Amino acid sequence: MRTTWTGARAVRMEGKVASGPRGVVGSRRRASSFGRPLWKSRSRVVASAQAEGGKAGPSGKVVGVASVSKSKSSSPSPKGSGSNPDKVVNDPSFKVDKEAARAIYVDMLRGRNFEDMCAQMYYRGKMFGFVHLYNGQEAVSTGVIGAMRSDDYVCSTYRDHVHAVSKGVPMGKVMAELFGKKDGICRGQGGSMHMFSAEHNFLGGFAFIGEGIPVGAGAAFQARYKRDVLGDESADQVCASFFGDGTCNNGAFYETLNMASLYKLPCLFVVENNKWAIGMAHDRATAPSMGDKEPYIYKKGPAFGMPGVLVDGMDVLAVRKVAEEAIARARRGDGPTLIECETYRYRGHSLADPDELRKPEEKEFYAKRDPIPKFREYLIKEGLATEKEVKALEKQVDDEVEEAVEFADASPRPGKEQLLENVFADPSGFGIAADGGSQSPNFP
Ligand SMILES: Cc1ncc(C[n+]2csc(CCOP(=O)(O)OP(=O)(O)O)c2C)c(N)n1
Ligand SMILES: [Mg+2]
Repeated sequence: MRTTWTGARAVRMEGKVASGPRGVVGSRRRASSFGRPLWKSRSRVVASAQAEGGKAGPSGKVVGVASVSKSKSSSPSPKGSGSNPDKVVNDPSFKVDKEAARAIYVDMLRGRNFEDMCAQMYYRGKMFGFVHLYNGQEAVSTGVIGAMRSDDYVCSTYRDHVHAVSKGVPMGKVMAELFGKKDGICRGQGGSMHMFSAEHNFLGGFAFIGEGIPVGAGAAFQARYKRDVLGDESADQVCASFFGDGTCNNGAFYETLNMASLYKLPCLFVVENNKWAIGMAHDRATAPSMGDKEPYIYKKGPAFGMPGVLVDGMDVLAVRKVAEEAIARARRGDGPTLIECETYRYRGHSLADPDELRKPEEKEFYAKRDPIPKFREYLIKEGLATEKEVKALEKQVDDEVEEAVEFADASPRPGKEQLLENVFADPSGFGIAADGGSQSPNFP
């Protein structure tokens, strides 16, 4: 099979140059409170967030659930890059064990290398339609999804390949979906923006911005309903919905924050603030809160009665820590958290975007904060892996990505009979044969 991909590894080197920065290269049953005043008063919510290390703002509103760094960034940062003192950065006392640390590195590397390979395959004509890559944002997906259980739910956006991979969807199935092949995770019928896997509780993949936010709340609602109303103690799953800064100016965001807070749904609203919505800069499109010069999204959480946290989204451990706290909060029935991750995408909006609007200095600033080499260094410095072990992990991921392409390439194209699947309950009623052909004598 490998011969099919002769040169894929070699060509990937082109990707390295073209891709910009690249890393190395228990449930508790609660009384039902649906549609009723919540069992905790607002002041108790503030108190509980404070007990978790958060802090209340001047008006008593919660602005963070995790420890907050007071140190300002020493490096000059582009406008909106967040030297906000509320920002959670990595707390050196937060540690993960060896196994978790290696899993974090592997997951981020899978994300980066998978996307680099996608770019290559796209330009080789192996996939079609819009393809949005996640390079640069890996610490967000890995930091949040790595802290979740496999039976928790995730809702993504059109930039969804890496979320799917972090959630456990095999890379071969994601690549095959991108190739439009039968063994794709949606049998080749979804494509780049519509990854979905019921088996992995991965609920999409949405082309319209903001679609995943209410869908995520729905998944959280059903878990809560099963536990609190139907008495299923095992239904303590949480749901993380990921979405961008631009999406936060969409009505679905506000409507869902309201409902999720009202029903104390076990949701994590994870904003991937990469500063841009296609070619629209975040600070040109979003109104700042009173008293602020820059628009911060996390400050919208307290307006809906939930904690809002701003975290360095280029620091996987900082994200992981915040995610762990928000997941614990959601799982024990204390409701949603809004997490704003400051991050950056290293490629254009999509592979069709020439990416001419963003300034080189801005790109440079975030290139220096690449989460992958930073975490590699941390692994070695902290004695979590040796250089040799890290190289072995890198080789393992390289091989996995290679195999994903081989798998996708070997998979057949969907048959004609698949065309009408999930479209009509009974195609024959529409004069359509089971194989997708026509039953009409007028259209043989
Ligand atoms: C409802 C809707 N309106 C407009 C669009 C067009 N659109 C596609 S991506 C995008 C920008 C989204 O930016 P952001 O939320 O910051 O996500 P990012 O691409 O930066 O990850 C827009 C407006 C869309 N897909 N759906
Ligand atoms: Mg954005």
